[in-house]
Parts: sequence; C-alpha cells; structure tokens
Amino acid sequence: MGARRRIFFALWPDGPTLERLANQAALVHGASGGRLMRAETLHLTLCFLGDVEAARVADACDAAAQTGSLPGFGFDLDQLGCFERARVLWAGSSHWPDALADLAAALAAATEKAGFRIEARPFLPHVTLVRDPVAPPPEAPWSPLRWEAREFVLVESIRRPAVAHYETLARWPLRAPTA
Ligand code: 2AM
Repeated sequence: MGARRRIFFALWPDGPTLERLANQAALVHGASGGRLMRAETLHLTLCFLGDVEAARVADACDAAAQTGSLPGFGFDLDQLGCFERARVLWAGSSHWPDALADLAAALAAATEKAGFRIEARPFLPHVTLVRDPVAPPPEAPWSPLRWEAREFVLVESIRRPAVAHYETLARWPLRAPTA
C-alpha cells in the first residue's frame, strides 16, 4: 500500500479574525481546562476526506476547482458547544448563511463524484477550541465573533507526537459577496 495523507477542506481565519479567535479561545480554556488548540491550528472544516492515497491529493484539488466560483460570505461564531463523545469544545454559529452550507455541499458533491468517500454526518460548522475540557461550555465566556470568508483551503493533517500540525496544500478564492 502506498503512502496515505490525511486531508480536508477548511476555512482558515485571516490575521485579525485569528487573533480574536485565539484570544477568546484562551478565555474559554481558562474556564474549561483541557488542552487549548494552538492559534495556528484554529479552523473550520468544510469537508473531511480523511486518509487518502497520496496520488489522490491532485484529484481533490481538481474536485475543488470543479465547484467553480462560489460567493464569499460572512458569518458569526456566536455560541459555544461541545461534542461530548469526542470531548471537544467548539465555537459555532446558531445561524449560518446558505453560502456556507452551499460551499460545504459543493465540495462534498464534487469529491464524491471524484470517488472520495465522505461521511454522511450532517454539516455543523464549528471551530474546535479545546480538547478534553474539564468543565461544560456554559461556564465559559464567549462574545460573538464575525468571520468574513474570502477563500477556502485544502489542508493536510500531519501527525506528530503530542501536537497536530496542519499544512495548507492549496487555496481557492471565493467571489466577492453580492450585497
Ligand atoms: P474536529 O475539530 O471536530 O475534531 C482535522 O482533523 C479536522 O477534521 C478537524 O476540524 C476535525 O474536526 C475534522 N474531522 C476529523 N474527523 C472528521 C470526520 N470523521 N468527519 C468530519 N470532520 C472530521
């Protein structure tokens, strides 16, 4: 069996958004305990492809290009949530724009058409902030945070002892949003 690479499509925060997100993640962590995600790892997964053959990375890029020029959008990370089984604390949106759901759906459709197997779990946009929290999320402070998405990226998750390392492999612009 050839080498495999763990890849996913994501929104990555721009500098100012990342700074606010990282600051707030640190506040949450102060209340929740557990393992705080490092600032450079904060992201929102759009479509998780998992471990694929290395040669298939190019096919994932082709599939992304097939989605055409989709519009950019803004959304608010306005709530904290928790996946209890996975033991993660995250920031998410109570209402997200159709353009965000459409982007995730377009990537799922294009990658499935290219033969990738996508999990059928419903899309729930979230940014993981803390792993293995000790306290439940309502204890933690959170101020709504605006995120303007103008591109999406293909990222590789490289397993290193103890820490997750993410490397951006490619990026695609989103169109200027219509007013
Ligand atoms: P998480 O933050 O909820 O753990 C890299 O692992 C990224 O892919 C993370 O954002 C992670 O979500 C997400 N991810 C991992 N496994 C996944 C799966 N089976 N389905 C969807 N997303 C997954």
